[in-house]
Amino acid sequence: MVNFHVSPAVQQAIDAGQPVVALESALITHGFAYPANVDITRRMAAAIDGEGALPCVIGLWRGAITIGLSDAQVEALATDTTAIKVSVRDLSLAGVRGVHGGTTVAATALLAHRAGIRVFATGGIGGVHRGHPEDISADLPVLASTPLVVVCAGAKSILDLPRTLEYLETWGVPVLGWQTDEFPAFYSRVSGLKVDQRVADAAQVAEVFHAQRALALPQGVLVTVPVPAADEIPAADVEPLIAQAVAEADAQGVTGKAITPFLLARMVALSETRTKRANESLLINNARVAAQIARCF
Ligand code: PSU
Ligand code: MN
Repeated sequence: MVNFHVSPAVQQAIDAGQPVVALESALITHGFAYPANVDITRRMAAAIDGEGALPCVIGLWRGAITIGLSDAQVEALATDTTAIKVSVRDLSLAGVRGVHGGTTVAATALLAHRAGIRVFATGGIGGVHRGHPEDISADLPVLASTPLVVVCAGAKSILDLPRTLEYLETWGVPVLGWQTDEFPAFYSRVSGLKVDQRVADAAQVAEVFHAQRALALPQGVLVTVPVPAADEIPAADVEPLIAQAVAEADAQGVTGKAITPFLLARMVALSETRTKRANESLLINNARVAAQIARCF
């Protein structure tokens, strides 16, 4: 028995065709520490609200899939150190475990689509891991099989970015650049890699999404938005930290679902406040862009 709960406010907005933007909760349980995790979620929600859309945090509450976690539930997840990281594989196990869980991009996108939400804002997507091409985040196959718009700042170069883009190409996911030709690398606005199509505004994203639906394609659309220039960290500054974090993960034999949270935590520890500022800035910016796109539907 799967418990799938949609909050009344979210259900009403979906039924009325009002703009809704999904937010993930792995960011809350495994991305940021308390209280920064609650703070950033509130600020993303406020940015979405400010654009006239309804924010909808998705996660697991005592094993129940919850579309539209309340502020109190977000706070509880944010302080629960036993909350699990929930990707697609974990969804069917969660009810049995009955625990709180933070959903990854993969699980959030899947659940948002099931609930009838078409736009989802996050920071960085998972991908193919550096030095471990066999380790591919479930975020990628979900993007290839779930028709919704995912707004992100590209992917951190803790990942193998060329292989990540190759995967998306093979599986037919269009990668759009928000007012840019470059695939952004999370902290940095540039990566040396190109997107498939530059878009000028939300209307062009909606046009691509509608064309995909008209063609009955199974994929979603990945919209990549560069971090705001004022908060960008040049690749040359982050690269040594990433190299060190990846080397530490290899040396300690960190694998499976633990590796991404390990690398994220090491990046924060190694870089102090600069990466946190960039991370927060791009998340709020992505939330705003996602709300503009949702309003176009
Ligand atoms: N990358 C980031 N920040 C994150 C994540 C990835 O820069 O918070 C999180 C997201 O929830 C993403 C997940 O969906 O990690 C990917 O984990 P894995 O590589 O185990 O699929
Ligand atoms: Mn993995």
